[in-house]
Amino acid sequence: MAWASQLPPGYSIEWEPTSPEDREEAESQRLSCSKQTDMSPMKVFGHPMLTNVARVLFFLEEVGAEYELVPVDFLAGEHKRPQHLKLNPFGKMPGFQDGDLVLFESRAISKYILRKYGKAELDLLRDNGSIEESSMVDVWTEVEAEQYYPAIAPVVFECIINPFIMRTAPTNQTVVDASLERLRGVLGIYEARLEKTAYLAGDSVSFADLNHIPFTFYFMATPYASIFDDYPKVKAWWERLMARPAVERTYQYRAAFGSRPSQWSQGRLAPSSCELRCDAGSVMTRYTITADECSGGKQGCRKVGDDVLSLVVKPGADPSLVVGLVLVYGLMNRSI
Ligand SMILES: N[C@@H](CCC(=O)N[C@@H](CS)C(=O)NCC(=O)O)C(=O)O
Repeated sequence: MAWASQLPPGYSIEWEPTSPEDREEAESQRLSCSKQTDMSPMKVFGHPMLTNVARVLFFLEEVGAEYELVPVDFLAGEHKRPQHLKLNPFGKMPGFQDGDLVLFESRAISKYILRKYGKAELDLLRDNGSIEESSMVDVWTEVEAEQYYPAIAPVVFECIINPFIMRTAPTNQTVVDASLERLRGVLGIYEARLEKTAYLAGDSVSFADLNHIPFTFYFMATPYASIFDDYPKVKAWWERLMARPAVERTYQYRAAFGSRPSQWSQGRLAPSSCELRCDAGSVMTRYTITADECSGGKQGCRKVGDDVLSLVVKPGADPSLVVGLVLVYGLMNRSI
């Protein structure tokens, strides 16, 4: 694959194979990325590109549990249909099932996963610690949901999710500016906190810290990522979180999932045929994505042209985001 050699060092993704050789290689990668087994007790319903779904996957990866990711075709509105509403009555993703137990709300699901499958040495909720320690985790978990998320999420929605993933609306700069101001206020408080302790709830990582990953991950690919440079303790904290192996596993899995065949690619832009070109010499790294349009499955693919989409990504932004966006275009039932 020509483009594969142009991916940033250490990163690889699966693609929808078109030649027998490619197919063999993709198959072996899929096996190594997939966490599905027939014995898998837990099912997560959604798509890993979605932040709240990624949150649950991330904690599953942290504890090393077996799980199955069941696709929900959100672009076709599957999450609003009766079958999904049985899992999540609000018509949101993720849905979650473990045997007879059905849960929704990604933070609550994640706590369940940690309580049921977490190991003593990974006591992210401090359930084995003192009540003071576990309360501190509760405090900063609430802070993430009540202060951090409402400040950072609109920037992510306006800069990435609405224009690129859902393609519902262009960026509303007024919303972005107001949210950035709010975010600066929150980050100032985090900076003061992280001057005292290495992590939010104390000197070791907790559930509260890790809950920041899904939205911050996307934020770091917006033009405003450099805001974090003004908060060195926060920045160092973020870098420590990103270095966790579960982060890489989650986003690699996301990439692998994105290239699943048949129901996802039929009649759509196939992720297989996305191409990344990286002009690393410039201040910004520009990825140009091209795609083939497939109508009716793999037959009759036709090229729709170069420069279908250009993303400008700051050096240092996690390349899996870029790859993830490419793959999402493979799931879009829309023309570009
Ligand atoms: N608080 C919920 C939020 C769930 C949520 O908003 N999920 C998004 C995907 S990340 C969704 O389903 N969006 C589709 C919609 O609202 O129709 C959680 O944490 O699970």
